[in-house]
Amino acid sequence: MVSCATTAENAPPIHRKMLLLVERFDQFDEDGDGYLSRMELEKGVNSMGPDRLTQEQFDRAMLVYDTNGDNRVSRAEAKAAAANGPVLFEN
Ligand SMILES: [Ca+2]
Ligand SMILES: [Ca+2]
Repeated sequence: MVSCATTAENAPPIHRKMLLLVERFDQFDEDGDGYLSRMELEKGVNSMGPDRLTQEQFDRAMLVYDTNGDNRVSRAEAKAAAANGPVLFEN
């Protein structure tokens, strides 16, 4: 049987980056307010590698990760998204 579980290995690139982002949450939370703003998110994700994400992908990431819609990603939201993200990113 093929498992329907999605691992980090076959997750979309943006989700792999988001997993790393959760691990380094404090590093990317530059102003230390405990939230990643869209700007901090963009900076963090784009600092991880040469393949930068489009604004459209960030729009989508914010929709997925910012579950309470306050335009910033809390640690809890980031962790929840790390667990559920690959499913949410499927079309
Ligand atoms: Ca912050
Ligand atoms: Ca939020």
